[in-house]
Amino acid sequence: MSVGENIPHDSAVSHATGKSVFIDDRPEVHGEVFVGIVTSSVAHGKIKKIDMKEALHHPDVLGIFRGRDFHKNTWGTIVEEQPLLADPIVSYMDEPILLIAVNDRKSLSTVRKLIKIDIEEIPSIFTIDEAVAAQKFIHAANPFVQGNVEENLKRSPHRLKGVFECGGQEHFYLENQASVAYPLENGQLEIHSSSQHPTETQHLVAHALGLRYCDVVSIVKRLGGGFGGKESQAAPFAAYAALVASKLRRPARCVLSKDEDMKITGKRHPFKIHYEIGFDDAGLLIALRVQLYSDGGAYTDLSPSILERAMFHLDGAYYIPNIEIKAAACRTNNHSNTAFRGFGAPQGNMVIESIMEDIAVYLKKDSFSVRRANCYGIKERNVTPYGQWVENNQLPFLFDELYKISAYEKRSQEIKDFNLEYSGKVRGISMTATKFGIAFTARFLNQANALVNVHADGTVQVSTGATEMGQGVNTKLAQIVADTFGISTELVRVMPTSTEKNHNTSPTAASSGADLNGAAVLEAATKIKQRLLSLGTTLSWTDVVKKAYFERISLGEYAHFKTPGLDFDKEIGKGRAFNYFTMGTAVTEVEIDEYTGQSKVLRVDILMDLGRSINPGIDRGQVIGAFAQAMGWVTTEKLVYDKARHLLSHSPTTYKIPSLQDTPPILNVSFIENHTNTVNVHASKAVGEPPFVLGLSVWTAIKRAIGVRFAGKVIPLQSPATGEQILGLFKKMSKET
Ligand code: MTE
Ligand code: QUE
Ligand code: MOS
Repeated sequence: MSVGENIPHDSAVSHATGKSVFIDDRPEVHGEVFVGIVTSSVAHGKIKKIDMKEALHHPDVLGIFRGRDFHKNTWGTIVEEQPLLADPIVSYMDEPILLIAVNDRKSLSTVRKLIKIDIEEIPSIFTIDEAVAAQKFIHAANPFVQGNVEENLKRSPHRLKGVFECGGQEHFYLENQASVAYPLENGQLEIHSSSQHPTETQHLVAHALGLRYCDVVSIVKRLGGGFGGKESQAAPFAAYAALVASKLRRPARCVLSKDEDMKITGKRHPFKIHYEIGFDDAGLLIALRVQLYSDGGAYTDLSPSILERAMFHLDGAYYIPNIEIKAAACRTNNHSNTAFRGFGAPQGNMVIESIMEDIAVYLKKDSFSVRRANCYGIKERNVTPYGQWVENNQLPFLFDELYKISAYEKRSQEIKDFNLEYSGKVRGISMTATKFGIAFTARFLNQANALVNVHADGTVQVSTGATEMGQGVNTKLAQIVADTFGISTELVRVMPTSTEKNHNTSPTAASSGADLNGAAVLEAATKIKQRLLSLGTTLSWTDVVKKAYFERISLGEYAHFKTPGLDFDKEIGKGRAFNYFTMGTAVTEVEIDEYTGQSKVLRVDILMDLGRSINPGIDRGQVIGAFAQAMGWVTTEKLVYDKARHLLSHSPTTYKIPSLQDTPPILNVSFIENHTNTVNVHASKAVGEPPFVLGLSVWTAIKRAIGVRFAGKVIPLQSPATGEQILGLFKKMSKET
């Protein structure tokens, strides 16, 4: 047993009692120094002169370092082009330029004032439109094409053309970017960091300092949240600590404040989307032409893969017989945007869900019927724009079942009645869906390795490349091992992630941490179990372990897993990109105050197919957390910059994430029973990112509610749907009608 049970999160008690150790909780060791960062005061320019004489005389300063102090000053997960420290060109506001090593972090603000950096400004590009006009692209993707778009658009009885933008999003993890580096003998280094990708940290530190991979050990105990923001972008901060540690031969700690973190690091990609859709009288899609532009910021980072995932998820839950998706990532003078829960899928999915709402309004139909009619079929109408079949399709069932259990029909009528009686408030309801592709689209990343050690007392230590960021992967791994051995999870410890035990690992990302590492752990544990079974089945666990030890039978195992059957071909844009799909539907009801533009979520109902969940309690937490995070993205989380491109919304007082008061008073989460996902460990399904996409129902419900007062008119809503935007739309559209 134990797989399928609601075992509490392995850090539940230590989190609640404040005993969990995060990077900056590590005790300061003898001789340790703190590393501060000095950043750019312009968005684009050339460094002419740096005057640090006075700062170097400050009694607390042990050294100041520049890009040229690295063995190699460039990094990048996909393209090695980003300077660790800008030298001599700065490409975005608040880009790191210098590192200051001090005895006490309190002296940093004084020391910073003593440094003068003279930068000659270069004209900047800040918006997607400016980048497109200047043809500044990080990456242009090979298009996805199916059928004949031109011809079928022409013959469509109805056509809608549109442009809309969705904004970025700050990760707002509670633990900011943080690393500590300890110098060891013979130039070796031990790095502890808050990173989703310990292997990349190891590799980058080695490259940056001219070390070999075997001379760097990178360790991650846990993260105080990552959400994609510590997938690629944790590594440079580890390199900063490592540089200082190796130059001064002292332990060095680099920990950002919230303000610094928000200004320096990348965010979710803003997108601008141009589309033209053709459909018939029933609202059935005939043809869609789309051009996606993302704002990649100053450097490549993960932008090409994120753009690709947006393309993969543009179809959402719907069959589109004729489609052409073109996409490009723009290069701008903004912070380099990066992975964020959903990895482009929410932005892509928003296109089709927005279109669904518009078609319904245009045809004066309820949007559920339009969505249901277009939903991928079981036996036909089930091929995606990239040629993969939608296997094991639960979508029609998820739509119909949620329609029933959320009392959609009855509530729609009540909402209609409510809206007829003028109260200064309007309500809207909308159901959206997700069909989230599980697998890294970069095929080589779909691998993992695991080490399982059974100790002589029968307790077990498990090590994998998975990092625990709150999502509960450690708990799931412990359950898989305990289940294999038929023991309690209390006998199993999941150890800190370390590159010395698990090497060449993939980031804990793409929602596949538990899938990939779980499969590897299962294989390793099963090998040990088979050896123990040969000693007889009547012994207790502790006795059989003891016996094995005295019989000199190995009680440790290592296993490697790779996902079979992935064959997507980037060149032609066709193939099996994903191992399977995690699916779900959500209905959201909102109320908008027409006088203030403020929106309130009144009720949410979510229905998901998570296969045979390894831990339904943890999965439930993931679903609610992801939904709430998405709700923030589409409503209040607006990134605001001034003309020079200073981020003005750089703290919790100016950047509004959902709080307890924003929690929907009614929030129902249920899972369907589905034991058929045999392609994944214990027939489970990945959960981390898919429910984020369901938060789009908040946005489409708002779109619907605004439309109540402007019957038949398509509402040009952008994201986030802030109160300000909603009020502006009411005013603008009232004038037009
Ligand atoms: N849940 C918590 N509590 N904290 C996080 O940082 N990250 C999300 C998701 N859930 C995150 C989270 C993201 S972006 C991903 S890709 C997955 O967890 C990664 O973990 P998994 O693959 O083990 O699900
Ligand atoms: C989903 C993801 C990632 C992805 C593709 C996905 C991801 C990631 C990469 C990636 C791509 C190319 C590289 C690399 C990483 O691709 O997180 O090192 O060279 O890092 O579909 O989440
Ligand atoms: Mo998650 S955005 O794949 O780290």
